[in-house]
Amino acid sequence: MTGGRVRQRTPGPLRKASPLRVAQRLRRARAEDWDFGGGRIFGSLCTEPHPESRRWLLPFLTANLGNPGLCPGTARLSEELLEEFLRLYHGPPTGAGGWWVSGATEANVTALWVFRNLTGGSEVVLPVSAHFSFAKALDLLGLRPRWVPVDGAGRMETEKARDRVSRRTAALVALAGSTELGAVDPIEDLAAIALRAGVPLHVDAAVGGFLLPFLPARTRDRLPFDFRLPGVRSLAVDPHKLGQAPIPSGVLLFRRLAETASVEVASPYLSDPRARGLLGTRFSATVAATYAAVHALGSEGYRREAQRLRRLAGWLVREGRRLGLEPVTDPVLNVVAFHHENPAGIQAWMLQRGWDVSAIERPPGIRFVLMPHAREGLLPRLRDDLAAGLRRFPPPGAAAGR
Ligand code: 0PR
Repeated sequence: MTGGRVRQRTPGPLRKASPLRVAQRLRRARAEDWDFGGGRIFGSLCTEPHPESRRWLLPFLTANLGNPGLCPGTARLSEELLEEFLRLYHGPPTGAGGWWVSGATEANVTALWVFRNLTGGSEVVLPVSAHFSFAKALDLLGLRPRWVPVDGAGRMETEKARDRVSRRTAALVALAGSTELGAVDPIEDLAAIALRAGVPLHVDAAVGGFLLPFLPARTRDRLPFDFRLPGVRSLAVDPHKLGQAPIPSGVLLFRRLAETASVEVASPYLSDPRARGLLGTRFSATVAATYAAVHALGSEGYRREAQRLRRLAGWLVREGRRLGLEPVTDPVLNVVAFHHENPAGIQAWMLQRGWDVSAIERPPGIRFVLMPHAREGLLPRLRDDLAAGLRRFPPPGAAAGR
């Protein structure tokens, strides 16, 4: 995409410019970008990378796990960290494994690719709340969706999922944190259905993967989502979201790595005779950067941050209520959504005041994602600008009283 403007284009060579001119241009471009550090982005699931992770990007700049023989050190580091993730997500003692991907889009496409080949199925049973990466996967892989409705809290309806699973099913998909609401599907029940039907369950934990394991035990035990459940065959997690790693950092894990043999190809001119997955050459400096972020924080650091984000989410729910907004659900994760009939109006209003918030469609509403860059001190200003916006675009049911 090169923008909407129609411009006369004449063929020509690539211009050379002085380092000074280049630097000026790059600084100007970057100054136009939003900065997570400003604490005004509430519409993204990405965040400022942990400071310890940033400095490892340049030293690992040329690392390429598409050709691991040339970076055996990075390859070993990658295996070491994948092993730690398998421990965190209750991978079985033998046979489990996975690989790095660019993010949950690639993870979701790859998981469905693996399970289509493994089962020969032609349909995928997935909730209507699934991220649009699944629409891409279905189209690319020639698979048909069997959409499952969600309840008022945005969670997949178990009975309806059961009805749609059949001999044609290549995979059942569940979300450990939906994009719009942060809703966690009833994965324990879905895993049991999958197991009984002999269908693989793929869990997209892009949103919840770095939150759910770090919630207080009472909440955590109520929301199992990982390989602890025998029906779960694959798991997508995104260190580049709440893992506080730089982009692109995603991980795809399988209960039985041997099941992924069909997405391996012969790669005779590379250092490794077999290559697995979708990408060839891949940016792998983020493996090192993820290693740095994960070990700077450890479970204890992620736990503290999870607690803080949930506290901020709770504050926002209470303040929203006081402004006449109705939360769509009581959030379990870091996503707060309020019903609103004109989310685009509020979104534009907030944007004019320098805030990035999202409009959601299902149901229509405004959404705030509390991420590590959220600054507690700025939240009252967010609330005040929201209050002014709501006077202009009143929430449902509030207009009569005003
Ligand atoms: N699965 C879920 C549940 C997701 O939320 C996302 C991304 C993905 C998969 C895909 O991950 P990658 O983009 O890393 O491949 N979620 C949002 C997205 O569509 C993040 C988001 C959402 C950003 C709303 C901005 C926004 O306004 O990029």
